[in-house]
Amino acid sequence: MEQSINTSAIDSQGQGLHYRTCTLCEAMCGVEIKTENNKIVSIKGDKNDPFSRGHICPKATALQDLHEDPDRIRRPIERTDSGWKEISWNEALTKTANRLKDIQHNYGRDAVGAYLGNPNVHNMGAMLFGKDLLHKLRTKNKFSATSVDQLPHHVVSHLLFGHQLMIPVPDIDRTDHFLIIGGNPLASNGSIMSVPDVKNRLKAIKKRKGKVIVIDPRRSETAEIASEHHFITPGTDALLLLAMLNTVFEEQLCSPGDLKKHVNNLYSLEPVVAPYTAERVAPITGVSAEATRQLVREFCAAKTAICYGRMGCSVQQFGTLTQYLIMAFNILTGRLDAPGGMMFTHPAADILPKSSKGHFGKIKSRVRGLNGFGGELPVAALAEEILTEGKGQIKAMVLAAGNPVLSTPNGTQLDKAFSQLDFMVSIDFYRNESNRHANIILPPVSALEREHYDIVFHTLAVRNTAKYSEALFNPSEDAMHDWQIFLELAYRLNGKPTLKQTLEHRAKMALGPKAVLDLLLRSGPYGGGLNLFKGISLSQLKKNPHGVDLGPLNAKLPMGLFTPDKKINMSLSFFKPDIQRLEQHFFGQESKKTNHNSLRLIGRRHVRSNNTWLHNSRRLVKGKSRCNMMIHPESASALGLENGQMAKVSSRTGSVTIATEITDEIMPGVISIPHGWGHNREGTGWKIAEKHAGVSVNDLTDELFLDELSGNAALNGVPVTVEAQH
Ligand SMILES: Nc1nc2c(c(=O)[nH]1)N[C@H]1C(S)=C(S)[C@@H](COP(=O)(O)OP(=O)(O)OC[C@H]3O[C@@H](n4cnc5c(=O)[nH]c(N)nc54)[C@H](O)[C@@H]3O)O[C@H]1N2
Ligand SMILES: Nc1nc2c(c(=O)[nH]1)N[C@H]1C(S)=C(S)[C@@H](COP(=O)(O)OP(=O)(O)OC[C@H]3O[C@@H](n4cnc5c(=O)[nH]c(N)nc54)[C@H](O)[C@@H]3O)O[C@H]1N2
Ligand code: SF4
Ligand SMILES: [Mo]
Repeated sequence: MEQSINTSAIDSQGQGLHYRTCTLCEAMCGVEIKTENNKIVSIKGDKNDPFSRGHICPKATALQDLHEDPDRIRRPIERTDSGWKEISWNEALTKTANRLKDIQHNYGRDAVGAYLGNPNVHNMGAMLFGKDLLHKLRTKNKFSATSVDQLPHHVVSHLLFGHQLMIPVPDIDRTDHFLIIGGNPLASNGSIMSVPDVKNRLKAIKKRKGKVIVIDPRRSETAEIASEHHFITPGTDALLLLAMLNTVFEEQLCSPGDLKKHVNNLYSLEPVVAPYTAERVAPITGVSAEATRQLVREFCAAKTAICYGRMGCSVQQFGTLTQYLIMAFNILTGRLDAPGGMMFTHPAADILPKSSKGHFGKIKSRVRGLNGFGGELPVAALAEEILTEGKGQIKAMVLAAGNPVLSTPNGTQLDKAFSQLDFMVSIDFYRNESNRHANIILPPVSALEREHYDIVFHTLAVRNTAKYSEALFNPSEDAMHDWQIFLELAYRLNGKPTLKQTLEHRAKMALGPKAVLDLLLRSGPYGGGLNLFKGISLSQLKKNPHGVDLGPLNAKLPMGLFTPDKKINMSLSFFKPDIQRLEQHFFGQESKKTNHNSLRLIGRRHVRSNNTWLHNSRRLVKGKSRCNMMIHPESASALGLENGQMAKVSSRTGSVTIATEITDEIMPGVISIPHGWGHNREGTGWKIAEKHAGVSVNDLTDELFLDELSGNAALNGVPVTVEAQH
């Protein structure tokens, strides 16, 4: 399919060389896309991008595959008795708005639920205007991928620093000591740490005589290049951290430095961690007492150091507590807000002052009474909110850029729930395992047809930079951006709009995200404010298509804090009950009930995949299937399992049959299965992915297995049993 190039996007000297930021993961790599005759001929790393310095990963080529994919939906479609039919935008938008209005009129506002998936966060327009639709729906049933991911980080930042988005990131380029707990940046390219070229950045730490230490139940790709790796029993990180803090106090290694001035109740944890000696917790964590103490001594002896925890320790039973203890450890050892430690960013477009600081427990889910955070409910409660009758039951769903059937716990149950809805609309350019249940699908333009600025990930990046990318291709006349779809739906939900609503709508449609971005840049820390000719602005970024370097991270405390007294609040009262829950879980009656035949299931990522939606790229899925179960030789032999043999893995929620990979990469008693696969459900529009279906690990994860403190799903450490298949 031929498409016209946006000539303002092309380098005038370089004929058809276009520079942009890859939007597939958090790393924000600069890419150089070469075009000839309106077609992409190559995608390479942009050497002049000051942040990524030419690095890309194999996924960058998927930008082309996604754009050209014949399976990508390009016009609105409606499900009819005789299959999917294309309809006009006007009809699709009006029908959708009318159905949603009717359902809210008949059953109340909460009868419409919404789920926003991860790609929204990589999409400037969706980030800036998605809330318009959510506000208009005024439903409490809002869900997103946050509660299968980084929710613990938001809760901790909200309590300690006064803002859910004020999350410190590792100052990787200046550190001497990087302790990574439950993150595998070599596969993921970093998370809550936008860090292109992470492999070389980690190697550089070792080159300057520093250390990289990985704590992970699997000797991951990152562990392979680290100075040291320790296996840990899944779900026990909070115990390890309690013991590390205990060592800090016991061995008098507290050294908060200047932070002393900025923290309330700095030493309040001391009596609480007293029972958790390294010796007491070692049999449970699997990290020896000596190794635990050594971790702390080396961390404290290093000139600069970072303790960073991600997916593996956030998305598990004690995820929020673990993130809190990681923060406390960084604070008590003086590593927060210090060069080479955990630092806050100064992004050019600073969304923090304008966005919600977060609130906890203001809303509760109807069926299970789970606490909401920041206006959202835990997605683990979504299926039951659809399936359980009564006032406030969800009857219709708005799904935007997500695939919760494959990405949230007990996908089988959610799949069933979706099939029973009265109505579903999906904003997505693929027919996936979730929106195959939709009545109407509204497809936005592809990533290469839209302009881009990373509103979120500059806020979480290891260096302050700013970069704006033009659209490479002009969208066709009848294409819509995500933000336009959001605004149009919101407007049509008004019923009979007032003059004010109409004028506001027209202004937003005309100005779009670019105008909002320009305002954010001009009013940001590097902007010229009212002086239109000074500082960073949209027009200035347009002149620098490779991006602008704004320097290393710098100190932000105390004035950058959002707490009223400009102090970090240690919030012990919030976390103390969870330490009691942990005590009971590991040392109380409950711990004796553990089924000793069960293994613990954890996840993993691969550099050629991205959540549920890159499996339709032939280049990325070719080769041997990566959706298999890793298991240690000892565990395999106890089960009579051979390498390559099919195994049935079962949990409370279901079972899958999957090929075995026996490897000592993983610790005994643990199995690892990647998520995002399971493209074998009927009615999706992914022809290539179907041939590389794999199984969905989230048919095994459990919507009742939660980090109870935050409601985040516990997708790691799930108890399962394994049986050899003959
Ligand atoms: N077991 C297990 N489960 C997990 C995880 C795990 O580690 N283990 N990880 C969790 C994490 S961290 C996350 S973030 C979630 C992700 O979970 P989700 O956000 O639910 O899933 P994705 O695969 O990111 O969603 C991709 C969908 O968005 C669409 N899409 C892509 N770009 C755009 C766009 O620009 N606009 C629109 N409208 N649609 C677009 C794609 O076509 C695809 O259908 O999965 C979680 N699930
Ligand atoms: N290639 C690729 N890149 C991605 C994605 C992708 O799907 N593919 N997804 C993107 C998204 S949405 C996110 S959120 C990020 C996530 O990025 P990361 O946080 O780096 O996530 P993972 O690569 O899943 O690494 C998690 C590690 O935790 C380990 N682990 C599991 N359970 C435990 C535990 O109980 N304790 C400890 N200490 N470790 C444990 C696992 O073995 C694994 O090595 O990646 C992003 N980047
Ligand atoms: S690491 Fe790969 S997917 Fe992530 S931004 Fe860079 S090129 Fe894109
Ligand atoms: Mo994520």
